[in-house]
This record gives sequence, C-alpha cells and structure tokens, in this order.
Amino acid sequence: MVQVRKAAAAIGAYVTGLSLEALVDDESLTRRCLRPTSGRSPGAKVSSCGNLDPRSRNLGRELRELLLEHGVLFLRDQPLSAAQFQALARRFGTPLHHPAYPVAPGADDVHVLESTSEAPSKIEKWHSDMTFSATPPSYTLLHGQIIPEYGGDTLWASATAAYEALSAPFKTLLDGLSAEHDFRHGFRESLAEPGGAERLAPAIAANPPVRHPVIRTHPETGRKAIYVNSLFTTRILGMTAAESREILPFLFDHLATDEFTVRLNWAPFTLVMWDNRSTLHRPINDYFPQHRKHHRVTLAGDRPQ
Ligand SMILES: O=C(O)CCC(=O)C(=O)O
Repeated sequence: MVQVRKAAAAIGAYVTGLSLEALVDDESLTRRCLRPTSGRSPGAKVSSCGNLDPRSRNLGRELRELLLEHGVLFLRDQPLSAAQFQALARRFGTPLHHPAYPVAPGADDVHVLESTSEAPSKIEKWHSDMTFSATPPSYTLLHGQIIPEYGGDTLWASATAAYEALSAPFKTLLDGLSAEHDFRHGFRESLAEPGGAERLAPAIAANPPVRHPVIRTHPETGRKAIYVNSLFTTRILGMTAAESREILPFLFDHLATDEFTVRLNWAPFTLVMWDNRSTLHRPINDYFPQHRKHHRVTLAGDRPQ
C-alpha cells in the first residue's frame, strides 16, 4: 500500500510502498501484474501487483498532487536505469536541456551530476533550478547513483512557508518587485577555471540576465512564495544598490530558516522529486574525497508570475 509520511513540519514527505519501475516499464508491469485468467478465456487478468495497484496508472497525477502539497517527495529503493528514469520524468512533463551538464549515455534528457575530489561540484548555494532562464523548470527529479558513505546530504526549504512567515508590511513592500537572475553569477567559479569562459560562452550567449517577480504565485496552487536565490539572483530592480544589498541577504537567510527546511541523507537509488516554484535546495559538499553521482531531469515550466 502506498503510504505518505511528512518528513518535516513545513516541507517534504516520504512516499513508500511504490515501485516506479512498474509505473514506467510496461514489460515489467506485465511481468509483475498480469496472471493468466482461469478457464479457457485468452489473455490475462490484472491482479495484485506487489506494492503497486495497476489502477495506479493514475499514479502520475497522484504524485503530482502530493508534490504540490509537500514540495518535495522522497522515494527510497527505486532501481531505475537512465532510460527508465527518463521515461518516468517524461510522464510528468517535457524535459529541458541544461547548458552546463553532460547527459547519460542513451538517455539524452538525463543529466549527470558527478562530483569527485579532482572535479568537485561547485554548487553549494541555496537555489531553485535554472532561474537564469525566462521560463525556469517546474519540477526536478534527482536519482542517486553513487552515494558517499557519509556526507553529501541535500537540504530543501519551503519558499511558501518563508513567504507566509513575513509580516504584512514586508509582504506589501516585496509584492510587485522584480529581481534580476543571471547565469554568469551562478557559474562564476566554472567561468573562472582554465577554459571555462570558452566552454560556457554559448550558454552565456543563450542566457542573458532575466527578471522574475520577487514574490511569485504558484500557477497550480495559487500560493505565494519568495522567488529569489543566492546562486542566481543579483539585484532587486527599482531599488538602490544599497537597498538591494540589504534586502536580498535578508531574504536568502530567511528562506534558509531551519523550521522551513528538510534534510535528506541519500542512499543509492533514492529518487527525489521537487517543485521548483515553491522550494529551494542546497547540496552539502562535505564528502570529499568520496565520489558522488546523480541523474537529474528538469521539466519545463512557465514564466513566473
Ligand atoms: O546534488 C544535489 O544534492 C542537488 C543538486 C542540485 O543542486 C540541483 O540539481 O540543482
């Protein structure tokens, strides 16, 4: 039976009793769920399917509803190949290309996020994915491949809870403001590496700075959330540089308030799905010299309003 257990007060839920492999893989679904019917009638009858009821072909919709409610879902023990992971992601939306990450062999929509002591991950700031884009992703799916024995956890924060905790006068000040988000800001360390500027030149040309509302309204739930992040947001437009320099760090700190966060300790084949419109996340790079690797798909979203 599928069970959902809240992981923290403001954000996150563990979903158990669910095989995503069966959801994406018709052959596997057939193998697991179909038994010959009795008597002479041809074909097979859908019967019990381990933890997954085949009627859960509605599962995509149900998981989406859970995501809207909890912001991030954690599913343990989902041994999907890159191709299966890609098929799963495609059930939730249209995968996006990322200008800076390689893709998995045979699964062009699946990006590989790999970090070793020779080539360590440079992402350690709180962010919502790809806000340097005019239409940033709605959802991200991340699938654990190589997980360090210790460290390498990821944090998520509820930008909705953070918004709702602001005072009414401060909400009024922020509502209606826009901020600038810049690819170059998020990838400045990579740009500073030897050859980095040349490698990322096409991505920079394709991603000029964009503006997004500081407070966005979720297109599906109608709930408001703070939509700035320390990785990509450079300034609040229409304010003086000094005002922006005060308010942005306040918002970055406020978003990371412990009570708005949840923390995941990964295991191989842990699968996480999150809603970028209402959450931020931050990996913790405390595992070197161990190796860490994930598969990731981001799904198309709309223009933040
Ligand atoms: O590696 C992680 O834990 C999170 C990765 C990340 O920040 C991202 O996918 O944007």
